[in-house]
Amino acid sequence: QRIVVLAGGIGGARFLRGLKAAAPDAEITVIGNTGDDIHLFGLKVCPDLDTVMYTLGGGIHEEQGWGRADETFTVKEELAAYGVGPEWFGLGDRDFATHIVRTQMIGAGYPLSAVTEALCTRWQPGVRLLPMTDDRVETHVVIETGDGDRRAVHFQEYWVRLRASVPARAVVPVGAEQSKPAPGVLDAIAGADVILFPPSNPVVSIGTILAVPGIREAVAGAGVPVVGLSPIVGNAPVRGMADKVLAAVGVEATAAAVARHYGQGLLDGWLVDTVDSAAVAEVEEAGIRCRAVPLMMTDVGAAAAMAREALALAAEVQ
Ligand code: GDP
Ligand code: FO1
Ligand code: CA
Repeated sequence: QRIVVLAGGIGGARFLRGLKAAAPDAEITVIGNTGDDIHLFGLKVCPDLDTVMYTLGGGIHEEQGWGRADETFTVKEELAAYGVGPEWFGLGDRDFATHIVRTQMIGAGYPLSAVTEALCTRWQPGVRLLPMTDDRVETHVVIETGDGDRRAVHFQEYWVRLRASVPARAVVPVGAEQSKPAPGVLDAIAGADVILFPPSNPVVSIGTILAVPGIREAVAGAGVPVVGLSPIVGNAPVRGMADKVLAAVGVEATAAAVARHYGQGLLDGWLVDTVDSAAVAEVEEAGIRCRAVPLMMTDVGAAAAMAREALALAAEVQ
């Protein structure tokens, strides 16, 4: 079975760990979000690709959900001693090595897709990890400043520095319109038996991937079941700022509203948490098959059970 998964960081990575356990013989291709990518200290940092790679490869900081286990911050401290920032972004020493290798290879002319494959030679994530594009796409968030003015900041500045505490008015995947899917992305979608949307952020993770011209069309036109899992449980994100960025694009933070936002043209099936079972009827009225099952990824077993439910729903809508 060939499974394609559109993934952000933590929500995508933890689901993928469950999917691998639930479908050990499946050939899994992950299309990763690169809109969170940021250039710092001359280095290219790809938070979502790295979160997937480290989580599936056994190098993740488990509690934090991003970055490396057993991390130290000597380089960051030394940079700060030179007055070189930003200090608000926590790059660890082990993580720095990844960004150095990546930036070096990009400087030598390799596209991000080839670099990601090379990094995965070490981590052996057990999936084929593709960036959504080799082109530069950067998610910016239009925030409202105190005096009522608006300005755009990088998504990482909005989330990590400002902790999403200022009103977000718009989300812009800068560069997306001119970008092309990375090599292998459209072929993987066209060759898939099932396409899954893990409980990743619908705006700044999956929304950004779908904003690469050709990807949304390929998913909608693949002619195979497309099943998603809600990242919203009990009218709130399990973690992160999905409620804030959903508001910025005019979508309510409910499991049903997210399904309607993707739409019947894209989604065939949708899983909501059991606490949201009242949403099932509303989603089905929108023409999307829906089930309520436990959606909290408390451990790999729970994530695997979610993956089995998603594959079962896919078989049903086939
Ligand atoms: P990010 O790039 O690290 O923000 O990760 P993703 O975009 O892949 O996923 C973020 C989303 O995962 C958030 O909106 C969370 O609500 C959701 N999420 C995290 N843990 C869980 C969980 O255990 N269950 C569900 N249903 N959603 C989760
Ligand atoms: N998230 C934070 O909240 N604070 C950080 O200092 C931070 C550093 C960081 C470094 C590397 C990396 O791959 C991820 C990092 N993250 C950090 C997580 C990440 O920026 C965001 O959680 C995601 O991009 C949200 O989608
Ligand atoms: Ca992300």
